[in-house]
Amino acid sequence: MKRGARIGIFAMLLGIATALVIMTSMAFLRSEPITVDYTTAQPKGQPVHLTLQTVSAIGFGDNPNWVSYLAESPQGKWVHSTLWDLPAHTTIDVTLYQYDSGGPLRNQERGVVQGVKPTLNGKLFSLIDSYKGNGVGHTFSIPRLGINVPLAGVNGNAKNFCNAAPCPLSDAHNTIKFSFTTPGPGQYRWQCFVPCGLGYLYGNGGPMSTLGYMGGFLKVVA
Ligand SMILES: [Cu+2]
Repeated sequence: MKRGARIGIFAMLLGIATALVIMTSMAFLRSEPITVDYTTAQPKGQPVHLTLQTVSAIGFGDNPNWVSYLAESPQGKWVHSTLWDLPAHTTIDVTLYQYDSGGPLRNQERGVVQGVKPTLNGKLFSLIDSYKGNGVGHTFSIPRLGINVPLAGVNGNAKNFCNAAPCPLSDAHNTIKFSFTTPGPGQYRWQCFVPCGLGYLYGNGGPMSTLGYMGGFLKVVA
C-alpha cells in the first residue's frame, strides 16, 4: 500500500475513534433524569401536590439495588426522577411515602425537623430520635430553604416490605406530609442527608452522588 493511502486510512480511523469518544462523552454528560413538569397542568395560584416515595431498591435500570426517590407525575405515573419543574411563590403540599427501613443517624442533628411542620402518619412531629423504633431511613432536605425532614424507617423485616419500585400502598410504609412555599425562580438543590449509599465510601457514593436517586433540583420557574 502506498504511503499516502496508509496515511489516509489512519486519518480516517483516527477521525472515527475521536468522534466515538466525543459522542460517548456527550451522552454521558447529557444523561440526567427527565424533569417532571408540575407547572403546565397546574391551575394558577393553587397548591401543587407533590407525591414522592422512597424505596430500599429501585429494582430496575442501571443500578437496581440502589436506594431511590420517585415522584408521581401530575398524570399519576411514578417517575424515576428527582428533577421537578415547580411554579414560583406557590404552596407545595408534599406527601411522602417512605418504604425503606432505617437506623441510628450518624449525625443526630438530621433527626431535627427544620423549616416545615410535618406529620408522620397523621401526627405532628418535630424530631425523630433515631435510636428508637426503626430509626431514620432518609431525609428530605432543601438546604437553601432551611428545610430538613427526617423520614422514619419502616420495619425491615415486615412481611410486606417493598423490594422494588414503585411500591404500592399495601406495602409497609410511613406517610409524611408537609407544605412549603417555593421562592422565586431558580434551581434549588434538594437531597437526602443520611449517608444511605451502602457499599460506597462513607455511604456517600452511588445513589447519594448520582442525580435521580437521593438528590436533585427544584427547578422553580416564574
Ligand atoms: Cu437517603
